Amino acid sequence: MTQYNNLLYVTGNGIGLITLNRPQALNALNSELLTELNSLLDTIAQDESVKVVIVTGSGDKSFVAGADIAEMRGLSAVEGRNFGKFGQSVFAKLENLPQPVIAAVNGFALGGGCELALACDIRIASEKAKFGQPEVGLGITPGFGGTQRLPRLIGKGRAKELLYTGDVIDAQEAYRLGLVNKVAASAELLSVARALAEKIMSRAEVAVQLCKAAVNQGLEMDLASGVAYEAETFGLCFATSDQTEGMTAFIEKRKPGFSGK
Ligand code: CO8
Repeated sequence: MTQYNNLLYVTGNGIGLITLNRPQALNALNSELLTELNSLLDTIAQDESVKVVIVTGSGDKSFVAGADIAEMRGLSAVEGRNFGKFGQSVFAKLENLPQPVIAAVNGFALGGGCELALACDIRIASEKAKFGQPEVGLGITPGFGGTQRLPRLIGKGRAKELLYTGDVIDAQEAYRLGLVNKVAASAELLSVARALAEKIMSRAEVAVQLCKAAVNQGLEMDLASGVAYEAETFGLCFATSDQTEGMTAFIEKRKPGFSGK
């Protein structure tokens, strides 16, 4: 197993658990961490034993406190654009992993940390989590997709308020805005995320992955193209044994035993 300087990665029971691990900087994203994450995502995309990915931060204070301000401070305009583009490409890879990805947000999710959570499929917040896009207070815009994914998730008006003010909100407010799917007690965050992962893993794997692709691709299309794409994913399911098993189990009034094939 590859060793990383800024990440911990463990697998077991179908779950790949990524822990962002730069506690000295509240897990802020520097180039080395992003490069390691990029490489780990390539590994996970090829690993059929990993059915669901969970992303969290080390320690009990921070998920990710943003991109690394010390590293960014002296960037030229071109370097800033290149750093932004690299981070965006890593987050796009995360967003488009075949497996579902759950963010278990254990503390500060600010700037690039909030953007990282936004690139995951589902967000669960600990009651101690804090969210925000404070970039305008640093003289910059978000650079890792925040101006795009935040309005798509919570709506234009709410996103603009957070983006223009840089306000930091707590987990309950994030839940109220639809930024997170649920809030868990801090001590239970990972077990709640694992329980959700297990529920997803009990369903037909190919169908789950095709749902992800259909939502992600469809939201980039007009409705007619999106439903046409969905018709193709729907049809593809009939090439799987899990479709036969799922429907046969229903007719036979028993629980399905899916194989993932
Ligand atoms: N970058 C680098 N170091 C950081 C960061 C960060 N984002 N956040 C915290 N740290 C470091 C601190 O400097 C400190 O280091 P040291 O102990 O050496 O002084 C250590 O982590 C602990 O932090 P604090 O002492 O500040 O801890 P507090 O509990 O007092 O405060 C906060 C916690 C509120 C989270 C505070 O650290 C903070 O405000 N951090 C910055 C949050 C922020 O503004 N994030 C957004 C950054 S910009 C961004 O993410 C843009 C993304 C797109 C980039 C595109 C590039 C082109």
